[in-house]
Amino acid sequence: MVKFFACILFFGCISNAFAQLSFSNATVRLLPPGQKQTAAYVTISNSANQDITLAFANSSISQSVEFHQTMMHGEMMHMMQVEQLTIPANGKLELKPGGYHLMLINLSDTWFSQNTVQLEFFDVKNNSYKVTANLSKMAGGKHNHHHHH
Ligand SMILES: [Cu+2]
Repeated sequence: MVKFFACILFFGCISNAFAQLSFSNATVRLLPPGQKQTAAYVTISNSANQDITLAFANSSISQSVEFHQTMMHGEMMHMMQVEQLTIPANGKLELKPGGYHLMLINLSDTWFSQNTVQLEFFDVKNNSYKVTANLSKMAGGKHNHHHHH
């Protein structure tokens, strides 16, 4: 009983109790000051027996967050906005350079001086998932070089 009451005091607690998505390696790409948008990456695992579809996300450092997919047209790399991200039942979706990613649009003036970024995702049933991402200058840059060893 005590636990139940303590729980409802915290926003997001109830949906987290049923959370079947787990998020790992959440990273926001650190860019030099002056940029208005940047990309973020995260690996999302689904432990449920059904697909889970994310419909919306927001971040603590930007006005909005879009879901994007990187496509190659011959040598040209180009990004396309997608409405939703579906994480397959008992599977995972890896958001990574060159594939699906998040685009953080209209960054705050001080975004690059934060240590961490709070991301929040909402699925189509309006469950919310809170994720802490690290800000990191990622190796590789925009051209997505692959290093072969
Ligand atoms: Cu993008």
